[in-house]
Amino acid sequence: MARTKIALVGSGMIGGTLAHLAAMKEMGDVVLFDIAEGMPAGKALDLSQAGPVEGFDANLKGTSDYADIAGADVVIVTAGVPRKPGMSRDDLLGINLKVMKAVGEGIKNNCPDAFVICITNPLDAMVWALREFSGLPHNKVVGMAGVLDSARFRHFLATEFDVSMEDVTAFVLGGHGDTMVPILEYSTVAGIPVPDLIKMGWSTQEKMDAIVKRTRGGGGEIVGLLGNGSAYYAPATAAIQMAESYLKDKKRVLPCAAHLTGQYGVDGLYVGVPVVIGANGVERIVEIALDDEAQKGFQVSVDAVNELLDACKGLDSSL
Ligand code: TXD
Repeated sequence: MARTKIALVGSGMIGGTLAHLAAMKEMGDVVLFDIAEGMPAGKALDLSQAGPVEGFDANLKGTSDYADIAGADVVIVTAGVPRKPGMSRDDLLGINLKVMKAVGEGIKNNCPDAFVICITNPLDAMVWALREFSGLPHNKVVGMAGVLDSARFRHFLATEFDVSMEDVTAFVLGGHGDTMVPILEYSTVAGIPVPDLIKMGWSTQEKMDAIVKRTRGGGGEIVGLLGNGSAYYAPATAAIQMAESYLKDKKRVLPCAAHLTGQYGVDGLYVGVPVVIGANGVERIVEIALDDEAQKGFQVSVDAVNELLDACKGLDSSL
């Protein structure tokens, strides 16, 4: 039986971290692809030499040739240009749309049966474009943002409540970052919803509002601190969780940018919603009833995604 093959298209900060995590977890063999000559091979060699120390067996290969991703079971796409301080996610649109075209064709020609996780920003538009360019079924192409946004939210909540991160769950909907819609009623500590925790005196609504605001700006906070590039440890960890749910048919319920066909009143767009990921990719969309405020917040996300898609269609006539 051949080992699982994981292709990482884009071998920069997130791509390299993904390779490290995939190898450490012995998820399979790893192909690091990048247009930068030499760099993916350098990272693959460096990581391979961590193998004897850490005790993992995984073949790691660096390449700039799409033929090397042939037969990949999972493809994680980070190819593109990251955000610089002061630059909005949407500024990245033009450059990264062209990258998605090349990547989509590479996937279509070499591993059309793969489960594809897109990370490149602006996420909700890029995952849609990547699906269009690759022609893969919608359930096999998904975007990573919600797991990261909810992890940021969970981190802040766990710190505020002074409890283990493990016991905090968070429910988020909508677009990545700025337009994220956290649902406090469905965010819990060991099953106790946040509004109840406020009533119990564990925190205040004001503190929760501040945490929501900090979570929405979580990516920008890290961009500002790093000074060069954007977050990569947590984004890579989030995408690995999604890949594992697919490869192990775990059927985890995770917030992802998924293709909606009428759920939440949205048709034909990728927007962040909770989904079940198993061996068939996105197996189910979890649709809950939203109150007026959440519905309004969700609509802001949908409008933002629609605006980006219109811009994409203006930039590439094949879309
Ligand atoms: O939650 C989320 N979805 C995100 C998204 C969280 C954090 C960062 N997010 C976005 O991920 C970020 O805005 C970027 O669009 C991607 C990748 O971030 P990373 O920090 O890994 O960027 P790097 O280090 O610049 O790596 C990108 C690599 C780089 O090595 C380029 O040479 C390569 O992409 N690149 C390409 N590879 C293959 N093919 C093409 N065409 C190509 N163009 C650039």
